Amino acid sequence: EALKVLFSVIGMTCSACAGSVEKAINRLPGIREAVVDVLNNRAQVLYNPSLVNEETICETIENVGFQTTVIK
Ligand code: 9UX
Repeated sequence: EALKVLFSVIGMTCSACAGSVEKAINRLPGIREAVVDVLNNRAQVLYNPSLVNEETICETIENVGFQTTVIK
């Protein structure tokens, strides 16, 4: 029962940006996988919804310094 959510992540300009977003997301409880694509400004996250939610993931991305919205 993992959920998969795709986020738009605006403002990443290098692969280290993507790495810092991935690292921050992976520090949250309940994250199964986080794949951040700097070229397409996307983050695909697979997570356990009983341990974490979209809002917390959004806040985490914003705290790293990027604007984000849920795409689907
Ligand atoms: Mo390097 Mo990416 O400062 O912001 S991590 S461009």
